[in-house]
Amino acid sequence: MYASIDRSIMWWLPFCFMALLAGGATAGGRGKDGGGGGSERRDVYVVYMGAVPPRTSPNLLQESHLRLVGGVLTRGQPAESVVVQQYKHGFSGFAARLSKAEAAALRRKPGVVSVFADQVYQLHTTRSWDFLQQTAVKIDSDRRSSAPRATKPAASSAAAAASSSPTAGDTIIGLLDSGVWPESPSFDDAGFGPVPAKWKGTCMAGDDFNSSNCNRKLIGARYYDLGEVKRSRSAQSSGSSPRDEAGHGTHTSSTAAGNAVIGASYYGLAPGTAKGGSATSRVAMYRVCSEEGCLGSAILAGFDDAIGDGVDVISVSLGASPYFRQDFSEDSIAIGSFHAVAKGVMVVCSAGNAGPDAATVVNAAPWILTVAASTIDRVFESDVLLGGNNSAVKGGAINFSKLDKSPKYSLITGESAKSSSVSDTNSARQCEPGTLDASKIKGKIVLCHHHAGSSNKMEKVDELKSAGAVGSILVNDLERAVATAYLDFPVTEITSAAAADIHKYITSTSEPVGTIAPTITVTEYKPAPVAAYFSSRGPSAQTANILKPDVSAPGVNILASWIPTTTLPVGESKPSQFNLVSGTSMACPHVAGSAATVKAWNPTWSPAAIRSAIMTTATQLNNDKAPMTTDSGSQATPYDYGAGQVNPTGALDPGLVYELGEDDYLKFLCNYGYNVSQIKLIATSLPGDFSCAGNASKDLISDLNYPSIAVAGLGKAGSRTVSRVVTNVGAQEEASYTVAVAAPAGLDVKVAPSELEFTKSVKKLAFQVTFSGENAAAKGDLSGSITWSDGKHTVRSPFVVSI
Ligand SMILES: *[C@@H]1O[C@H](CO)[C@@H](O)[C@H](O)[C@H]1NC(C)=O
Ligand SMILES: *[C@@H]1O[C@H](CO)[C@@H](O)[C@H](O)[C@H]1NC(C)=O
Ligand SMILES: *[C@@H]1O[C@H](CO)[C@@H](O)[C@H](O)[C@H]1NC(C)=O
Ligand SMILES: *[C@@H]1O[C@H](CO)[C@@H](O)[C@H](O)[C@H]1NC(C)=O
Ligand SMILES: CC(=O)N[C@H]1CO[C@H](CO)[C@@H](O)[C@@H]1O
Repeated sequence: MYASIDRSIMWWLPFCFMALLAGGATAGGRGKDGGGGGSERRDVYVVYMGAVPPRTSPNLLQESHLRLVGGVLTRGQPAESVVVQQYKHGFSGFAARLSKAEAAALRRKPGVVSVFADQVYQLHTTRSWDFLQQTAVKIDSDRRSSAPRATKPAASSAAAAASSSPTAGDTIIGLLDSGVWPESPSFDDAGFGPVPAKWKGTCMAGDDFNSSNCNRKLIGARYYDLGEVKRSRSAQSSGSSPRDEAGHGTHTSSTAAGNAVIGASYYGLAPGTAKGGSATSRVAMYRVCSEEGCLGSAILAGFDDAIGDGVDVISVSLGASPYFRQDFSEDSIAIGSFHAVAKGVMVVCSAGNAGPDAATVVNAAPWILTVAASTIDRVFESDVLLGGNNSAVKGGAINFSKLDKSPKYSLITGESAKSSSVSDTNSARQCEPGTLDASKIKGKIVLCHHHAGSSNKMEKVDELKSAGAVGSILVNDLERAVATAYLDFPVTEITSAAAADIHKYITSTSEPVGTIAPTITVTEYKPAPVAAYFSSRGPSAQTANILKPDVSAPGVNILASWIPTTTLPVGESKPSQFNLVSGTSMACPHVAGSAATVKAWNPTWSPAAIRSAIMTTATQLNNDKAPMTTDSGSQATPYDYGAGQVNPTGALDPGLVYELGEDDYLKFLCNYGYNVSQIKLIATSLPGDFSCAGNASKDLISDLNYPSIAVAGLGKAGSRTVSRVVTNVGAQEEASYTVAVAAPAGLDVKVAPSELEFTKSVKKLAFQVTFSGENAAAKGDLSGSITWSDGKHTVRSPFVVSI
């Protein structure tokens, strides 16, 4: 019934880490159990006990947890030695290293709602973990001391910006991530007023981190026991500190709320001002991840503390594998975020990087704002110049090596360089490691066809480099938009169409030559935004009656703060303070920043109202004034980008919002098919008389007052009616809205009434939308939108109806 930790890992872990983690998990008894377990296998289990009982102090709760564990430990070891996390603010429970028998015993104890095996979650940077690896970190004490710790590039005056909204500087964004590099100029506190009075958090001291690393910008930092996942490839990684050893958390937190830093760039590329979505907000870091992954027990603790500490928005750029198909009741992110939202704390999560396959979106609970990734109008161009007529072939990538600008290097294709001991030409064409003859590629630029599913491109490039090649051209249609940094070897990535030109040239001459031109930053690139290939897609595997993802935001080649790394480009002596990274991880904090700004302007708004404002004001056109597309050129659908690309300014004044509260989410769980005992696995405190309506059904999920509409099937009647209620939050109490429908061919969409009149006393109005299949020919997932407008505000809801 309960997945063991190694099974959950198998589903998603990049293979390079799998061996390491499987090893860690089998030796599950290592770590903090003090050796009391002998040879008995012990894994971390989350023991979840629901809401904090009324009038119970955290200390009392903690003692009762320890007594509970103590009662089941078979070998008489102290309870403190097996408990790794305690949950006592947002909800009650703990995580502990237990044997199977002890876990089973706890499951039967009164007050214990559920006991489940700890899960490993992954950070949502690009799934070609190549990038992370290339910029990977081996922090050693040497480099730390030489790292540019206290250098302070010009941070703009946050105080000036904060004055734009009365409460802007009081908004706190908490991030569950890999830690933070506090010396980054993004977290300089010049111009910030005192820490908001509502803040109850702390700045935990740990390895190379103490309370003086927090300030009026980075107001809090905590870290959690990461058990097996913290055992890093680099043995120095301790995990016992809020200090970021992966770069990810520094990047996401500076994207959410970093100061504007003038003169930022990645070694001269993408020069400009790096600035967080809400530069006036304060940052609190909850370190629940190391480079290798994140632990569910730590994630729950992060949520619990963030709720208790008083953050306004929680940003979570990580998730489980989409292939694990985890249910809400055993998902730390779903459970933790439920409690946060019930307490009025907004939760924004990344959708995952498992696209473009359908039904890969994760973090899809309806109380979460789920964020997909799209491109920005900036690309990194690194062209190939061919000999002969000196024609150029467009390529993209980031290289920092030094090739001559004139095309003088011999060009050879992978298949022509095939080793005689290899029979498979196709593998050689793809430059698979071990298939090429080193003597044929020495001193040359090698053209390789690369596609998803073949080996890691960094492995290929490394092998070419060690065989003495001078550069490589990778044919890579899908991943080309995501600029990969090849720090010490010239590489560029081109399309198949461009490759055809090079092949033509190579076959037209006896001595083909070329070179790879320096990388240049191209801005105002069109079209943008485009839905990123890697961004996880809808429909949600849990229920197609909620449309997910919710919105998209920039997540490709995002420049933000980073930790100092050891891998430096040729000729550079100092690590860049910024890095270009891609993933829905990068999209999520953009929206968290936007949500914090909406909250600053509207301090009383619920998480649902803020989400509604962000979704109904999103945009669907690109900078060519055409509908947004995907990487493959087809028109983007709500499964790619939800309601569209976030529009931070529009979200401040949405006109109408779709409200939702805890009751609605409980009703959702009833309709989802949970009974009361299952709902207790997730919810805070249920009213004593709580029960699910007898007519609860999956179809009724479509009636959840969500800012988008999804209908998983029209049923026998060929028609479905769903209800919604909108609340007027505009400055005008007297407002008159009319509806416009954009319906796809084959679907009839009627909205009744088609006009809504709000007055001083009428703030909420209901309407119904009826979808009818027009003809038998219409099939598949049909999408469109309904938009309410009063001439000033446009309140748009996308819909998807499956026929
Ligand atoms: C924190 O660490 C720094 C540098 O290691 C040290 O100078 C400072 O005194 C420490 N502060 C506290 C409060 O321990
Ligand atoms: C230059 O050479 C390339 C490759 O052989 C060819 O595709 C292109 O048409 C040539 N351009 C001109 C102007 O001759
Ligand atoms: C609730 O559902 C679960 C799983 O289907 C089942 O094991 C349990 O007995 C049910 N509880 C009640 C009270 O119906
Ligand atoms: C379902 O039942 C509840 C009461 O238990 C009722 O209020 C509601 O209207 C019903 N919904 C439908 C769609 O029949
Ligand atoms: C950032 C950048 O452009 N780096 C280098 C890429 O490679 C060329 C030569 O091939 C160099 O001139 C660039 O400096």
